[in-house]
Amino acid sequence: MAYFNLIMLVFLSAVVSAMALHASNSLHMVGDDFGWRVPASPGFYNEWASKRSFTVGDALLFNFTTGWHDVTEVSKEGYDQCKLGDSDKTIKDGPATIHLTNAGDHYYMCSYKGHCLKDQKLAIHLAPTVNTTLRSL
Ligand SMILES: [Cu+2]
Repeated sequence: MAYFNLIMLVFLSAVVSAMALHASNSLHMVGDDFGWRVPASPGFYNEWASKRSFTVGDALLFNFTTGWHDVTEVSKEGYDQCKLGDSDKTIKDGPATIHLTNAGDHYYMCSYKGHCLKDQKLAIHLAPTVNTTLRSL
């Protein structure tokens, strides 16, 4: 029985290693070719996000013209109310790459007047990496 367990352990390690090797970090171009601007239809960015999966180590690329838009990571409340918090840091230079490091929910919005209210905002769920998942088992 111990021998069987050992075989399973070796097998499992091999599977996990293979998964880790394949879990290459992705750069997600927010909104694809449309970029980061006021969408023509509400819910555009969340629809975009719903078709993708985001993992720690990935990055978001917000493609916008400096002076026309910006991007800020905000709290859930900030996202819901389209309001920046006092300590929120706005990235004013586009295109902007944001590296995703903490698993959980993340919220982004444009701080130009009225843009967030017209749904230039994005919510994503960031999954932990395979290795992080195993460590927590
Ligand atoms: Cu904007």
